Amino acid sequence: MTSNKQVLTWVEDMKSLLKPDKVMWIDGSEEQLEGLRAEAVRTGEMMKLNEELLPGCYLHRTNPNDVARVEDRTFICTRTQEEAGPTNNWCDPKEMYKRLYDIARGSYQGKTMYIIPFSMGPIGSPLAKIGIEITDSIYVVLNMAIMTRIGARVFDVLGDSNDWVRCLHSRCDIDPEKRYICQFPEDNTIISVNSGYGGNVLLGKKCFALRIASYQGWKEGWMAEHMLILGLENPKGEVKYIAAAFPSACGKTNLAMLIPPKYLRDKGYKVWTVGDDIAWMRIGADGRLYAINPENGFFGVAPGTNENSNYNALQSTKKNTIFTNVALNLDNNTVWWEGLDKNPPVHALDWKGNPWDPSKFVKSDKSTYAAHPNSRFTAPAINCPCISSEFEKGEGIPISAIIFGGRRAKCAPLVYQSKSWENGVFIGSAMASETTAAAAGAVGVVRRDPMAMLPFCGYNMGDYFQHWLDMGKKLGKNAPKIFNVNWFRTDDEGNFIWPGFGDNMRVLNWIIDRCEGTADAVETPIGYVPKAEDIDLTDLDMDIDTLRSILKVDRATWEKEAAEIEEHYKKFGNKLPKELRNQLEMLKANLAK
Ligand code: OXD
Ligand code: MN
Repeated sequence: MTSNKQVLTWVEDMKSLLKPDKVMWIDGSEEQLEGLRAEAVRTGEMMKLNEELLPGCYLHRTNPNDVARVEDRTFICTRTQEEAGPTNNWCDPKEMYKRLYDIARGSYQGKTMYIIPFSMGPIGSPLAKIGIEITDSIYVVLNMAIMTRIGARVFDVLGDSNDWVRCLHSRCDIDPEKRYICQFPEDNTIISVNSGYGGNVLLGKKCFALRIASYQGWKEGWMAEHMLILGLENPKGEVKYIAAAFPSACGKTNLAMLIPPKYLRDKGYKVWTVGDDIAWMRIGADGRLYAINPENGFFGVAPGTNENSNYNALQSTKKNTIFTNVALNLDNNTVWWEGLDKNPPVHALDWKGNPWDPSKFVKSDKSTYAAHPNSRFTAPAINCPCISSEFEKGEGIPISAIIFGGRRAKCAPLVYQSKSWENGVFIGSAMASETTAAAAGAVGVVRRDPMAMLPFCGYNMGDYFQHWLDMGKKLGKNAPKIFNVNWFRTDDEGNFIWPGFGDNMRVLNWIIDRCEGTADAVETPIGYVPKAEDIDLTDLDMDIDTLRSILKVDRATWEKEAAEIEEHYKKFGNKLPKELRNQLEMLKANLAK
């Protein structure tokens, strides 16, 4: 399939190490993929679901010890620990290669080695990058076929180039004690052993498109970010694009696929999805920042996804989708998860494959759930009813606004605009979210997650902040405007005040108006906040005073926040850019005025 010498040498090296019985190059043809689906059904690796109700859909269950990303076993193996920085696990590359090769040696005996050439981004796009994943799992091949662009076409674009990422995955024994997800940014290499869970084994996603790509972006002058991308169309048919970063459990996929409230739909407003998780952004010939979604599908969290919370995501899962760790409805061979609807199946198997009794369900006890809380759907992007017509556009789409956000019960207002790019980088670097009752551990604990990249930045986060500042300098007046949103302010009883979901469009409209220079704002110590009357409340059961309450910037709360940011900054030592230290000093001074 290729005569690229580096590729062939690496494949031969991997063959000698792993000792597969057979080797299969994935050409991307439907015929080959169909053969693999049949093989996976034969071995029990996947189950075919109801062809009439869910055509082309399959169910897969992972080992119960292997259901999520494992941050404590994820390493950035740069030559020095300083390059990996204070927020990453680090190991010397030589030592880690040895450990991983010792674990993987001979692990493909009796198995087939699948070689998947893939492109992150439309094949041939100037913003795209190529990877090759070697795996012993058909589930991985079929998921990669949804999440990325795969097959022989990729080699045509690669030619003899050595600009590709080596991705090795071996399930080994799914032994959690020997599970490692390792990135070697200086070698364009990823190695993942002893896992079969998506986030750890679909190596194009977090490992390549964020950890390795963030490092590449730093070296090459572009950005790989944990951001959704959406297009907002106004009644004149003009579309403006927004990229937004939120920590997990803040509704990124929901925002990416938002349906505007009826009164705005009636006027002709629309939202188009470009991506729900990752954005790669480069400065274009006209000096503006252009973004692509490097992925080709959605690896979304199933629980909570329903007709109301995210109609478009649910529609995306109706065909050619792989479900992982959801419940199986035995009456009609379809799938179910908590929050899908109010009709739990009467005869079902839970995510582990055990009979499930809906009458034993207790909300506070996850062991009674039918679907694992982190169960997933892998759905092709083209299934999404609101997929952007620009989705395949290789040169990307121009970004007007960047949004940061988190879950803050009392602190951040509904929305505010940064005073400058530098101030926006400061806001992103201090980004935080509070833990909810849905997660284990104490409720309301603030976790700092700069730019939502804490688990995904492939190098020293101090350098990463500097890279953001440098990009702003290059962009100059063309820099997107930076905003912060918080959909999660609560009242004294702990109820959310803002309705969220589709109504977030009201806030996005203000953001776009600010970018266009057509909306006013009030200057506060933290940035520009909307005038309450500029957020449209039509058809909403909310009075303007309630809106004012969630736009309020409380000085005492923010003084405490500034002290916490100071503490957070300490871990970056002398890598913290002086501009960010100045920003913190300016915030403190503004609050003292
Ligand atoms: C994801 C994540 O799966 O951010 O997208 O954890
Ligand atoms: Mn993500």
